[in-house]
Amino acid sequence: ADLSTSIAGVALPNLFFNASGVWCQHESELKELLDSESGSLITKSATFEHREGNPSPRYVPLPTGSINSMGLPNEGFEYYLNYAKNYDYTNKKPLFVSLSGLSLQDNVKMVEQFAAADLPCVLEINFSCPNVPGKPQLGYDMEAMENALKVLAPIVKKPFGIKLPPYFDIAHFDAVAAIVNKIDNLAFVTCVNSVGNGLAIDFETETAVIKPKDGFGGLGGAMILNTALANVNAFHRRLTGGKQVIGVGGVTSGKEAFLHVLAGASAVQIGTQLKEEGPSFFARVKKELEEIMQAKGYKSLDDFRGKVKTL
Ligand code: FMN
Repeated sequence: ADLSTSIAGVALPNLFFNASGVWCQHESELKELLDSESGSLITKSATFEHREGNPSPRYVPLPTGSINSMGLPNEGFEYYLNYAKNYDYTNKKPLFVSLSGLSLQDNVKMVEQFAAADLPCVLEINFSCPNVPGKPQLGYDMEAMENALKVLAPIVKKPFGIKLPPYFDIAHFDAVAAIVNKIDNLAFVTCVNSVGNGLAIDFETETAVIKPKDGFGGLGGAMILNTALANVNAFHRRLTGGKQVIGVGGVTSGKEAFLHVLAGASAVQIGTQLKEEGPSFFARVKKELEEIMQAKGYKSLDDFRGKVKTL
């Protein structure tokens, strides 16, 4: 079976890569992704300055996924800009770079420097991140989101993508898709970021399992699969002009990856399961998806992408 795909006009030998934030903060981790069977790789969401992030424990695996409140620990955007400058683009794996400015001004400054460097990497700007204190994250503030896109898109110039939080209301799918469809060089949306502000409590000790934010944190892994599939499919149905969806959320095996593509995903990222299993996960998930495609008689992703049936 052929697992190849392309995102924003860039070819990937297979559809799988890491979700930003997992296995990608340091060069040593990115090297392990390069050495794995992933089809691509994306760097940790960068802020303008280096950040230590929140106090630990800040990530805890749960029986059906994970909870985290990392607080965006990262090396600062120059580290990732340098990584992108030194990246070997003759490598078969294209490079994605995630940016997560804490303000529009920070995003503008970072995007300007990437544009000036004129690199073949693809930007995924994280719209599911803190914006103005006291206001919802960018992805939940339609006006701020549209304004940010109108400012950033002409600076990026090239095709780029945004990482979106999950939505839970049809009116929100409609509103966000309408904004995305207005921006010509916005080539893809990545759905979904963590399901925000869950709370995991240990039954025995009666204590929250992570330390930051009184235990509140983003949920990932198996428990968010159906929310992720709904978001992938909602945007797949609404986006126009060849805009694509990258699916992320709840992939633990080839089966969930298959469902993401059926819902409309053009590529699939993995967070929690990669963190738990390590980069050898990519060989497993590839093999499992190939076996599923073979059993169902599908030769390429195009054969079933977006073809979920409804009753
Ligand atoms: N998403 C981002 O866009 N930027 C990040 O820096 C980021 N950091 C994360 C760190 C951890 C430890 C985890 C578990 C997730 C992080 N995420 C981040 C969200 C993931 O990229 C992904 O959207 C989410 O975990 C859902 O995928 P999953 O179900 O495969 O875990």
